Amino acid sequence: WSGQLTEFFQDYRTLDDIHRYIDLLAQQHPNLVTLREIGRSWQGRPLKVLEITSPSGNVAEKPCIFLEGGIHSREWIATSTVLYIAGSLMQDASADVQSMLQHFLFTLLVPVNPDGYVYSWEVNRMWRKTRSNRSNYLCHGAVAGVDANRNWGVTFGQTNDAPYELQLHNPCSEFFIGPEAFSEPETKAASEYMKERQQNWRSNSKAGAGYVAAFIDYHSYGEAMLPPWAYTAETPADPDGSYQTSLTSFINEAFYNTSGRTFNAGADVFLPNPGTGPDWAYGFLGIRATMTIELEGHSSCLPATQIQNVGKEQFAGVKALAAFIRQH
Ligand code: ING
Ligand code: ZN
Repeated sequence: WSGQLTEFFQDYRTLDDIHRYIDLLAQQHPNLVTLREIGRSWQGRPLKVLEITSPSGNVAEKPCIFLEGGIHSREWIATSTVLYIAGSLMQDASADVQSMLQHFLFTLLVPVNPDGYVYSWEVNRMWRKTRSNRSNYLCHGAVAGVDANRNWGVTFGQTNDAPYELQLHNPCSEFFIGPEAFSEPETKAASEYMKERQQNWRSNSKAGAGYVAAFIDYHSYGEAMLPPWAYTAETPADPDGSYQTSLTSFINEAFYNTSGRTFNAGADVFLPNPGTGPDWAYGFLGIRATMTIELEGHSSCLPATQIQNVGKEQFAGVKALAAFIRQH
C-alpha cells in the first residue's frame, strides 16, 4: 500500500501497518503533523497522538478537536475511521478543510487500545478489553483485561442496576471496570493528555484560546450519536443539552448528504453505562461538544468494503462539527 487513501483503506490493517501509515503521514506532511508519544500501553506499545494543524497562526491558541478510536479492540472500523480522518485532513486540499486547519488543532489517538488490537488480530477476533494482567483480577486463571470505556474517572462504577453492577466488578465480564478509575495506562495517558491541554488553556492569557473544544470517541456498532450522559438516560440541563441536540442534528445533515444515512441521537439511545470517556470529557473537563459515535453495522465487525464509505461519511461529520463550533 501507499499513502493514498484509496489504497491503504482497501482493507483492515495490522498494528504494525497502522504505525507505518502514521509515520508515513508525518513524513509526507511535516508542516502539518507533529507526532507525540503520550504514553505506553500495559504491554509497552507506544500510544501515539497525531497533532494536525496548518502552520499558520499560533498553535497554542487554536481550539483543539480530540478524536479517538479503537478503545474497544475488536471494533476495527473505529480504528480505521479515525485513521481515515487523519489521512483526509492532510490530503484534502479543499478550501473548507484548509480553513478548518487554520482555525483548529486536531489531535487523534488511534488505536487507544493497541494491545487488544494485536490480540484481536492474532488470537481472538472478538477481544474488546485491554490486556492488563493482574494476578488478583484473573478470569479463570487467564488475563481478564478491563473495559477501557468503563474506566474513566467521572461516574465510574455508578449504576442503579444491581445485576449490571455485579458484571461491572466481575473480571470475566466484557464490562469489567477495573480495580479503580484510570487503572489502565491507556485511559490514564489519554486523560492526562487532554487535561494538560485544558490546563494550558486555563493559564493562557487569551480567554478561550487553546481549549479542548470537542471530544469524539468512535465505536461500532449501531449508527448512533450519544452525547452525555452515558451513565444515565438524563441529558444535561440547558444550555448544554440543547446545544448537544442542535450539534447532533447538524452532523446528521452532513451524514445524510454524504452517505444517505442519519444516526439516532440522544443520551437515551443506549442503556446506561458508567465511566465512559465522553462522560469524563463533559463532567471533568466541561467539553460540551462531546459524544460517542457508534458506526455502521450489526456487529462490531464491518466488512472491509465499507471502510472508505464510513470514512468519508465521518470526515463529513467532523467538518460539520468544526463548522458548528465556529458558529456557536
Ligand atoms: N458501545 C458502547 C460501550 O462502551 C455506549 C456503548 C453507550 C458507550 C453509551 C457510551 C455511551 O459499550 C460499544 N459498541 O462499545
Ligand atoms: Zn465500543
